[in-house]
Amino acid sequence: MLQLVNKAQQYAEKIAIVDGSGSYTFQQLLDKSQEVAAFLLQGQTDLKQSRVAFMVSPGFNYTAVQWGIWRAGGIAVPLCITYPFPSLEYVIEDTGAEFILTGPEYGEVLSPYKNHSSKKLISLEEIKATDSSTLPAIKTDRGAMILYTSGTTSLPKGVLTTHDNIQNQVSTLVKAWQWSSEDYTLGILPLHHVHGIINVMSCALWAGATIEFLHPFSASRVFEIFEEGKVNVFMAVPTIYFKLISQFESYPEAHRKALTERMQRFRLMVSGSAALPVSVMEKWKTISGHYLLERYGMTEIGMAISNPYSGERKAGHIGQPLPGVEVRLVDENNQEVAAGEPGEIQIKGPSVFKEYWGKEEATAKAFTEDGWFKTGDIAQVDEGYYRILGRDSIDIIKSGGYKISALEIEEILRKYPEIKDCGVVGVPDEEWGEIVVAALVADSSLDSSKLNAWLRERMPAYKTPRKYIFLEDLPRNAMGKVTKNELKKLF
Ligand code: MCA
Ligand code: AMP
Repeated sequence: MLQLVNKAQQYAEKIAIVDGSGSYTFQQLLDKSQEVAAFLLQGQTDLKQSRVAFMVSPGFNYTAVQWGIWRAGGIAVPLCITYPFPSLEYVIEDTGAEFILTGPEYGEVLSPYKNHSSKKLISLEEIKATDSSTLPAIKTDRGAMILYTSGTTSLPKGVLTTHDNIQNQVSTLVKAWQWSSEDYTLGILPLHHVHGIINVMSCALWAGATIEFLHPFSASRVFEIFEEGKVNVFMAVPTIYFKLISQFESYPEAHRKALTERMQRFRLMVSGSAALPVSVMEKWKTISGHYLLERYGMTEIGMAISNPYSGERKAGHIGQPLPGVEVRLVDENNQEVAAGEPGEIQIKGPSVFKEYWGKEEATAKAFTEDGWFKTGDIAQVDEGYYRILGRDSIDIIKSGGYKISALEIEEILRKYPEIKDCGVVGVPDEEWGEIVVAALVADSSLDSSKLNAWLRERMPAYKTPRKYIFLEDLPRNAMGKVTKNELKKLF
């Protein structure tokens, strides 16, 4: 993403980032990222795509570290800041990261990597200005970032994108949604996923706009920042819009009126990462004056389909293919379906990722022989607008905008001594889209609060089941396979 770094020079004296510690110009971002790069290089000329994992809170330091890794020739591996150690360890080991950079607040959780034989754990405080070394020239077809995504396998997969892929993802959105250096956006989304990293942070910085980070998310703080009058572009997942609506409704009328007037002046409000319920879209229109622009994307492809910036935005629909993105709908034999018929969304284009890190077979399986990426999402086209109908796998759950694998949770649950068998599914929920629930075949002595505490040491809160039922056996078909549709009905 070196084009992002080059572009920053045009806006040197402008404010790029605002966070809890202050405001920072693009020049400061260039200087700090140069320091990080020089520190990582330690006299070498190029990190040569070595993986650098980093656990840093959203803000100036996060961006400086990410750009520093890129400028030194490394592959950036952002770690989720709410992961417990086993989930972090999985990502660090799977990528074979050589460096682990950490904000001081995460030193403790990463402490098992202190004095490690082959990995260097570096606290941000150790990075000091060194004599600036010459930074390498980097070919844009090299790997830039690995983000983890859950899928139909029990272990998450690392999605490797190149600088070219990311540059395409960002430049397409900047153009389609008309980002400019006059814009000011609020960063509230986690920075280990495409939505927060690409659509919000990188698009803003590419255009010379300002991003203010708010961390952790708080609906009342979002509205306080809106009231300050600087934000004009806002992007979030449906769960966040749901939470903002309920916060808004708790305010007295005069406050609501003032907020509505403020939001009407925004240039753009976007929703994505999960289906936007029509009820949320309509309520948001009443309180903000905005028809949310809903779009569709995936970690492997960036954004692919979007409602128009200018023109009709259709509730319940994800819009039309973005420029440069080829989209087709196919049946089980990879044959295009007739107009208006449902089919799997398949994608081609320069934004599509390079490979699943270290998983050649999974990469090969994800593409058709003629190079189309198989999303697993089922859609149909109504009057030119795509509409998502569901997924081809019941084992993928979307909760709060996060993609969660039922198989991954089951595998961990089965390790709990009192659990003999289990089945995890997602059930519809107004606020979260879906919530994770689990059916357990277990000893009667099982205490679910103890189980929850045990799980929290092994997975982040957003993956933990919210409800349990206890069964003698799981519903199965004649072949003995668990019938998840039947299981869902039991909730
Ligand atoms: C947290 N809680 C939940 C869930 N998550 N309950 C049910 N289901 C969940 N999924 C509970 C917690 O256990 C806690 O309860 C309480 O909610 C508050 O938890 P906390 O973590 O503080 O939640 P939050 O900060 O309010 O988080 C909600 C959130 C967050 C801000 C909506 O989930 C979020 O940032 N989602 C965005 C994810 C995202 O960026 N996805 C993009 C993926 P208790 O205290 O009782 O334990 S990229 C992508 O999908 C593609 C490319 C795309 O198209 O964008
Ligand atoms: P992730 O793997 O976390 O990048 O999540 C990508 C998945 O999120 C897609 O495959 C879709 O299932 C889902 N998704 C993203 N945007 C939308 C949307 N606007 N409507 C419905 N589902 C969406």
